[in-house]
Amino acid sequence: MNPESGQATAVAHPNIALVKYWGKRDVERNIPAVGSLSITLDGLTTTTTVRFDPELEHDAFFLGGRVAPAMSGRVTACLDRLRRRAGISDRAVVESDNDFPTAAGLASSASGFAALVVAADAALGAGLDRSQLADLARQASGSAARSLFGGFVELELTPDGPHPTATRQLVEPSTWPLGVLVAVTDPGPKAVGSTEGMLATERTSPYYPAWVESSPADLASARAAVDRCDFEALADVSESSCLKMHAVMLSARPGLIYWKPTTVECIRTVRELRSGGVPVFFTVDAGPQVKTVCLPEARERVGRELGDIPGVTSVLESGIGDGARVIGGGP
Ligand code: 2P0
Repeated sequence: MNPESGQATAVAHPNIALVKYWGKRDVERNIPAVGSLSITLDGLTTTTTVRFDPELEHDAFFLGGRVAPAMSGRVTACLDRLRRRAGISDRAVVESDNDFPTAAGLASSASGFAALVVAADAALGAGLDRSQLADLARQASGSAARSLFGGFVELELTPDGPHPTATRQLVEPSTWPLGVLVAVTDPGPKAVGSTEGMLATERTSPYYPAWVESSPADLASARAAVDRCDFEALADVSESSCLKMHAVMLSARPGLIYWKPTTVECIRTVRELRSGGVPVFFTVDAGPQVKTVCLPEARERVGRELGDIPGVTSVLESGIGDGARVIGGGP
């Protein structure tokens, strides 16, 4: 336990997968069916304070200043895994704030669980290393492991390793400072959560095995593109992985449709821009927002074009950022 206070604060940023994770090899242990490759953002932030208190009977979880019962089970399960490792049983108060819409396909669970494990580890003085923290975050939410690291990040399946997955930074944020513009088309929470959507897809889509089989080749292409800072190659594999994931979602029964008409309009605009020579590509997660990635010189133009599309309620700007880190309290 942190000798002074048992308290620490951490920040983490959402990440955007360019090669997507969709589906689970093991639901109980939350092991993804496929690896994934992402960029960590710097423009959107989750800030989480964890305070362990021997007087408490239960954990208490507040999101944006309010009790958040829908997430508290997953928060307690995550803290329980950390408490077991640290050999303590104290309960905790967890206060978390997002400076962006929650549960709307902007990866708030990724930044949320990454900030939680880093803050809780520091509050306890448990001293877990990055890969142990990433593994804890992954058990809470698959995409959260990637937010432990900054820049370009890969989560790899490692069935023969000490953990079933290994997450690592491929390239530092400053090595390839791409711009990210997120066209928000609907800030409300999504109708079908990712976990539920993945399980339905696995159970019912006839295309699911092809999705899983084709993922390693996409990962290899994306890794090579990142290694060479080859924008065109990264654009090609990222859009393909995104559309393939949505194709497999659409082919579930009932089909999962996360897009709004404005989502499609944004995709069409990005494609037109790129075919006109503007270096930008799109990706869409389990929600209707469109994330675009561009070379720095295209940032202003892309922001303007997205902002002009009817139905786009705001355009969030970001660069590529750092991994989760402690900002107060803790050792
Ligand atoms: C991703 N998504 O790779 C993919 C693309 C959404 C679409 O990871 O069940 O919230 O908690 O492990 O991490 C969202 O899934 O799912 C996600 P769980 P998570 O970013």
